[in-house]
Amino acid sequence: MSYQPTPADKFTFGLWTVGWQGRDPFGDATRPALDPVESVTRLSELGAHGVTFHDDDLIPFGASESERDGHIKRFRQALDATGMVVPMATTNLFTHPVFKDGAFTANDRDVRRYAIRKTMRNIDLAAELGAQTYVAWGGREGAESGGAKDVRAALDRFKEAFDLLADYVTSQGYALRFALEPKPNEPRGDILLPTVGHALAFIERLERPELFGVNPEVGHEQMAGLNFPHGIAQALWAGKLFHIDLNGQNGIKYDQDLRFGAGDLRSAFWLVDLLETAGYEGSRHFDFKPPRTEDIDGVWASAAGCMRNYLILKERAAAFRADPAVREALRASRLDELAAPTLEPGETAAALLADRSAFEDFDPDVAGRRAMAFEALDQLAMDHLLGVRP
Ligand code: XLS
Ligand code: MN
Ligand code: MN
Repeated sequence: MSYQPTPADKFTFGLWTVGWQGRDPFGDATRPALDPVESVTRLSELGAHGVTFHDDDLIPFGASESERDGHIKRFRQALDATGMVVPMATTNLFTHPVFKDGAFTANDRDVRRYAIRKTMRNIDLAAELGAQTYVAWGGREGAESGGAKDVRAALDRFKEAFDLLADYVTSQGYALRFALEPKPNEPRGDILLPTVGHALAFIERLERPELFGVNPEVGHEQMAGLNFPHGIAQALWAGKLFHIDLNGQNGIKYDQDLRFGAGDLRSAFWLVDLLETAGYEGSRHFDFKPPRTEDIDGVWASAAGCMRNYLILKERAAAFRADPAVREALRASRLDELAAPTLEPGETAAALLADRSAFEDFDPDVAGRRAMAFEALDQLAMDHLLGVRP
């Protein structure tokens, strides 16, 4: 197997990922700026399906109308020349100092109004370019200290903004849905909607919940010490996995944004297994940062590595599922039984109470001695992941 990606794999990259110049809190840029047109061309040559962008990745903040038109025109030409698509776009509501206390939940009302307008403007462009998903990462919606933010009021303002944006896309007739991206911290000390669970609960309070899902990022959940595939499974279960940000992270520390497959490889294996077996049809979007040690060749090597690792894991996960020994091990661990409803069709509480086998005649000591055989099952997964199963 060559692990050569094709557009059918639906791999997409943010312009800000390969375009990251390596500026961090302690050091200056280590790479020159990358022209979005070059990113589109190189990513297409590597086998990607499309690109995504923040408004300011494509059109520098403060550009005039005519400069803006010029940037969009060149970008469109690169898309047309390569066949690359733009399935998702988002807004930069975090770089300019105006957003230092947040955007939709900034304490200052005029900043909030400006943030909504900036977002509406880029939503128009996203729709024009054919995007189906609009991501909202609330990077600076949060605080460093307790008295600085009335979180309940901030959540009211957050809801207000999203309700308005949902009305806007509906009235414009755009085929766009929103994907909220959780993150626990960085750049704020604490960010609102810190995990997939918080975001899913928030969505149900919106006026048009059907237009909102989540865009979970591997490293963001792992920064909170959470099991990423479990979060993704719950999002899928709720019908809310609208998009996904794939990358790598080594445990609870700063947002590493390593290439996909770096960091927690076992978690990556279970994630690919889940996406590929659950019928997820969206983009496999990489939101990573080629480390600042890399030159431009290293950037493309890192991007290619994201896709290659996904395809390797996809192959390994499929081999795991197809292995007769695995099927037997899954039965020994009673996964088939978990799939069966606990109650008979139509069974009531009264019927359950009348079933002596469920309680009076049930022997918990015997059941407590049953082996679950999870270790043998997990070793088979490990053998497949490490490529040592014949
Ligand atoms: C930052 C986020 C950001 C979003 C898009 O940590 O991952 O890149 O994906 O604004
Ligand atoms: Mn990240
Ligand atoms: Mn992200």
